[in-house]
Amino acid sequence: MKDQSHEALTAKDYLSDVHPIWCPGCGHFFILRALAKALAWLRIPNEQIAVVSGIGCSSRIPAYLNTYGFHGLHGRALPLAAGLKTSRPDMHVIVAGGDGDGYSIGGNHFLHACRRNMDMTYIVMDNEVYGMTKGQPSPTTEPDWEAKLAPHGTGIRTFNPLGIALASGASFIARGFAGDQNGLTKLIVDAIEHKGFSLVEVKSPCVTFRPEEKEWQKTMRRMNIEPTADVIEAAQRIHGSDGLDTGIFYRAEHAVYQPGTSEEKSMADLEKEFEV
Ligand SMILES: Cc1ncc(C[n+]2csc(CCOP(=O)(O)OP(=O)(O)O)c2C)c(N)n1
Ligand code: SF4
Repeated sequence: MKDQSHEALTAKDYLSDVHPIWCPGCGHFFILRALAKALAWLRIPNEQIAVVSGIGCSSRIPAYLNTYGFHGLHGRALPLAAGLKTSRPDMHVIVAGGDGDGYSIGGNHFLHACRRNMDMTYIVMDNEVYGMTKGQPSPTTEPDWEAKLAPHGTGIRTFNPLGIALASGASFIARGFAGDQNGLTKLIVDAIEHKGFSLVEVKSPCVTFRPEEKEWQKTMRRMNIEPTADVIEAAQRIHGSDGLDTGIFYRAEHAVYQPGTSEEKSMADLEKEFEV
């Protein structure tokens, strides 16, 4: 719900003075802009937002936002965010990073974040490659993608983030496209408004190591269907999709996990607890 108690804000109010060093044309620019627009639309005060990331080109995003930010370790954005949300349940926690960060080294955390269903939004900036380390295949890279660092392709089937999120218990599952500003902004707004763990998997072309992804501008399309809360229907939608549909595949109310914040303890009290 839009907060009317604050003055109208624009996307610019959420962007920092740090100039992104992404390659010109990188899809990540458009995700940054859509996120800033979504925050402006929701009028969330800047100091009530924390953006947590791992490592990768995508994971630089906290530096470009005028919010609290935590640029963490590779693959560890979700547990960091869970810790933050545990101690500061009043904050809007947004996690962002790449497909390598989230689905490869961070894959186990991804499963349990979906299952735990803490109230946070996870934006995966998926370019189907490790951009920062110069073009290795990631879990979402197709098996026959041939490149200097992947001669003859990997031959390994791709990871299906939406299907895995559904099977792991995520309560909001969407796919967006960096090149669809209005559609993506709306998805991020819906995800932030959702109570529970919301996944927005965003296709984001890496123009340097996967220039062929520029074609997504022509091939990605919006689904014109209402979100379902039926797991079987969502599974059919996810597995029936060729990966080019955008929209909300699943939205349901699941119990939200929010551990109570324990009272502060002194170092001496803690030491006593561990005495043998
Ligand atoms: C523990 C650890 N392992 C490996 C790396 C090297 N590394 C840095 S970023 C990265 C992958 C980045 O790919 P992705 O998360 O998809 O983001 P992108 O750069 O494509 O946006 C890797 C393997 C690291 N920094 N730390
Ligand atoms: S290497 Fe790819 S992901 Fe990284 S900034 Fe350049 S275009 Fe973007």
